[in-house]
Amino acid sequence: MFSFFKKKPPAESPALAPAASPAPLPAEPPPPAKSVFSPSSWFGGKPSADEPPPAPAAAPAPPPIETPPAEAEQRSGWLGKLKTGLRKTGNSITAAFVNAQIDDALYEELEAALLMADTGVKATEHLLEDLRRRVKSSMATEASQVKLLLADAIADLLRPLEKSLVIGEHTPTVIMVAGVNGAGKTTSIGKLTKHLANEGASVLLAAADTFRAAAREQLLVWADRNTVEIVSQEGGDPAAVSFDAVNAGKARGKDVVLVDTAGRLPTQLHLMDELKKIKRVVNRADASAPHEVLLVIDGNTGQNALAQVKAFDETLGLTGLVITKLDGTAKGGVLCAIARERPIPVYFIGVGEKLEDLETFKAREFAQALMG
Ligand SMILES: Nc1nc2c(ncn2[C@@H]2O[C@H](COP(=O)(O)OP(=O)(O)O)[C@@H](O)[C@H]2O)c(=O)[nH]1
Ligand SMILES: [Mg+2]
Repeated sequence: MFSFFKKKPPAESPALAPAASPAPLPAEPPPPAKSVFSPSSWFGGKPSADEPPPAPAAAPAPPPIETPPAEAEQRSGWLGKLKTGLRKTGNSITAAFVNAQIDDALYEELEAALLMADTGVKATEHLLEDLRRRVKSSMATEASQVKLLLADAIADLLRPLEKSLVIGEHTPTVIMVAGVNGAGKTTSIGKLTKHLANEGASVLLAAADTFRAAAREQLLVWADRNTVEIVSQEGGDPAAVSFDAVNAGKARGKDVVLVDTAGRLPTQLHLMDELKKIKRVVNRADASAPHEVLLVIDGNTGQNALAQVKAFDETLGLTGLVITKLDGTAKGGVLCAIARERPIPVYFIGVGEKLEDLETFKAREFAQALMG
């Protein structure tokens, strides 16, 4: 179920881009290596669709290629990692079903297990009600059947969070990344940048976390120096850096501008005011930007993650989430709470510190991992 899309068709290269190809290409498929995201692509192109059809609708493109086995293996390896991560928390959702009857005691145990997994009161109530309905209509008689029904209920609850990040609708696509200190913003941006660059997208990074001197170096470590450029200014004004980066991204015809922001400020200035200012200034550089405002959340923050989502969403109007560190002691259930109370799409989840440890979010997989 990988989505793979064309980036913007070459014919649409805006006049702005100074380095546009000398002669416009005829309406024939562009060379796959450069212009088409690979089948494993995490990134949607336009037009966006919830469950993208395998064949691109509008522009001519090479036929979809089957996902190579290696890709599938990699993905299942990642899934195992997530399962192990979630299991470390002594996840007792599965334990509730062992030698169990379908009775009130089972539902009570499930309630406790879901709450323990950070699912929160509202989502837990919703899931149990939904589960009772499913058990009734399926006339299940075994606890093992109930387990499958709960996995279905969780997958259905999480499904609205599944969405592809769309690249190519704007040049550049400006993505602002926010989150509290240590959430994994810079790491996630690095991973994302590398993958975008691998797929032929040109990326410009705005090191708008000017507070941390190491931020620029941290970004550079991840970035491929040949395909990625960075706009930074040690100790400078984050909004000014962002403004410059978006303008540079436009002038240089970049596909993506990623704005890395601070989670803590050296001054008394309120973080939210600072972020609002960055957003405003980015919008001044490009009236349609930012096209995405992502919040990065440490998966270990439990119910506080929901509070963060609400607070940042109210200030910035979030378009997507990245949940990191699901390989550690995170309990995962907080995604259910988010789905129930503030359903903002989860574009990516982080399951480790390595480059490949960032993946797209799939509700069904996650539900299975959560159930152990
Ligand atoms: N285990 C694990 N560690 C992560 C993950 N993402 C980020 N980190 C680590 O979290 C720490 C803070 O990350 P950083 O990107 O600097 O956070 P920032 O302050 O939000 O930019 C670093 O040590 C990262 O290596 C993840 O998915 N899993
Ligand atoms: Mg950072």
